[in-house]
Amino acid sequence: MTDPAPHPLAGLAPAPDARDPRAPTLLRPWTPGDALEGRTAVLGLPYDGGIPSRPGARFGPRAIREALASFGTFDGGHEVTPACDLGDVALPTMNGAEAHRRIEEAAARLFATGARPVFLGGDHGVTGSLIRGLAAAKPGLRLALVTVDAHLDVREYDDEASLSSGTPFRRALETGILSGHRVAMLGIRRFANSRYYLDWAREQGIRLSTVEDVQERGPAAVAREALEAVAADADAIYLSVDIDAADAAFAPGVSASAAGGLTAREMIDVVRTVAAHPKLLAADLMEVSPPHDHDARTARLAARLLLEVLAAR
Ligand SMILES: [Mn+2]
Repeated sequence: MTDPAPHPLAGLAPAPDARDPRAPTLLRPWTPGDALEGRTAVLGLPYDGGIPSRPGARFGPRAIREALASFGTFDGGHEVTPACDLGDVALPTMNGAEAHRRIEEAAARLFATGARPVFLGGDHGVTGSLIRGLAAAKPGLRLALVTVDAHLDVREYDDEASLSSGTPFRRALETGILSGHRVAMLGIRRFANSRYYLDWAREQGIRLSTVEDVQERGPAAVAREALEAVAADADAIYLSVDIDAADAAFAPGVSASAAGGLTAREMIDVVRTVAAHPKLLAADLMEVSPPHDHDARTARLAARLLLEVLAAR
């Protein structure tokens, strides 16, 4: 036996520094035998069929995973525990009803394993179907919902084919597991929501915190107050983050980019505070749209928020 020939470029390939592991190593592909009970499981939802203004968010999950390469695995106090990456759900772009059906089934199966999922999107509209899947897996659950979003996303819709990025929380509120008094929305923006829908949200008992509230009282304080209000009467919390809650300066790569939103720092503090709550069951990070994200800063902000969720566990 002769020794195998060395790689022709041995010594010239990029060599990762084992003393500084990169965050992509925190997403470990699922392998047979992996039990998910109690574990964080990441699932991508590459769909944007319900975003009326400009498509592109179907590439969000891939961009968030890639953006993890900009970060390390140490949060300053602890090494982050790796999560199981289940990859993406296969979703048809041209058949919204079927995409939502598949997403609901994926969520139901995942929640039934006892996993604690983090979903990456994609069209925010699918959050309604994710929560429907949760309700199918755990029908007796009393769920609290915290959203970080410029918009209420409680638009009326006609049928499954008319679900959009504006409808997720209307649909979530139709499940038996959620009720308006266990919903808090943070980062609500002026001139981004109509009087009709603001009145409707308040009538449901939804607690609304504006960008100005976050600015005046501070992101961690506003998030803590919201948690106190909605989580006491709940078994579990779902955190839904629309990256468009961030100002266009920090998140240009969204379908509805606009000035007047939260800073990246405020987004991080809000998400970190909610993620640290012991009842947090699931989270999603939605609406990253890479074709509009010229220097990947939106994907990097979403990746940082993903790391904050992982670090809190
Ligand atoms: Mn939204």
